[in-house]
Amino acid sequence: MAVHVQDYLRMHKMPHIWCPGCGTGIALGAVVRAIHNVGYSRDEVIVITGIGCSARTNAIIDFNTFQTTHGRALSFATGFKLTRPEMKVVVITGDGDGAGIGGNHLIHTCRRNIDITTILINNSIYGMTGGQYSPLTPQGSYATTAPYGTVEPSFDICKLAEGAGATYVGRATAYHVTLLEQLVTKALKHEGFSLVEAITQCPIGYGRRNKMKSPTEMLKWQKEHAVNVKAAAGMSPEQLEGKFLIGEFVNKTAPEYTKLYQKLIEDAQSKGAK
Ligand SMILES: Cc1ncc(C[n+]2csc(CCOP(=O)(O)OP(=O)(O)O)c2C)c(N)n1
Ligand code: SF4
Repeated sequence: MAVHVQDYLRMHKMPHIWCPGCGTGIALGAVVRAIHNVGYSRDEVIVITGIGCSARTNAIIDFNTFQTTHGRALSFATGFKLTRPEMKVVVITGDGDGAGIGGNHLIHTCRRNIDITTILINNSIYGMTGGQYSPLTPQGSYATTAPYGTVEPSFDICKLAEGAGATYVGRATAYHVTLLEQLVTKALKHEGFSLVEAITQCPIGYGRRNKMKSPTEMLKWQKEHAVNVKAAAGMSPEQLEGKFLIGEFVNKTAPEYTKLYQKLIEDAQSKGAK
């Protein structure tokens, strides 16, 4: 049965703060539909965020919610999950929040393989604070902090997560929203640390400085530059030049942190520890 996203939102908090054409709401819609697909009740889920436009999803999504400090959502989420392992912990973060100030926390949360589902909304920029470049801003892009273009290469956050030990990793875009919903659904069902990168459009902070003035142009860019990882397997490096991959990159099993921790406690207690 079709889901009414509004049923999972705090409609009394409307209007939301996002600019017209912002992609954050598209990503939020996919997350809500994915939670609905898995069938979690409101009480079983906690959504934890840091600070940023992406983090403001927290104000309107109607689950248990907890807005923390900038970049620290995964640290709070780790503590929460260890205390209430029976709950589904979802973190929604931004490219600045999750890969910049919170990058260190992301690496170690991947390494621990703790059962947290993270949706990293990558709009290529610090949206909330007016358009500073982030570690995921494409090299050569213009930003308030890079008026002549950024010289820094950007991270591939999915590869970073995979290298750090995440056991479920995927990427989709606001344009490929059906894929995004599918990946988040699988990530929620996965036991262990899962990361789904959602590439979204920020027409105000990124687009208008980078020759994509309208949200439509930005969605068209996503459509034209994304290649599904399955299709990419049959393509040459020349054909993939300037493109980025979407789809499921990692789906594997490994011991989960809260279970290992619980076993450690039980073993220690059986040996007399108090
Ligand atoms: C410790 C700390 N440093 C800086 C800030 C200011 N700040 C708030 S949001 C933000 C950037 C958010 O960027 P991103 O995570 O990409 O989210 P977006 O707004 O683009 O969704 C910054 C630097 C803060 N709130 N706290
Ligand atoms: S600044 Fe960008 S990310 Fe923030 S609400 Fe506006 S369009 Fe969305």
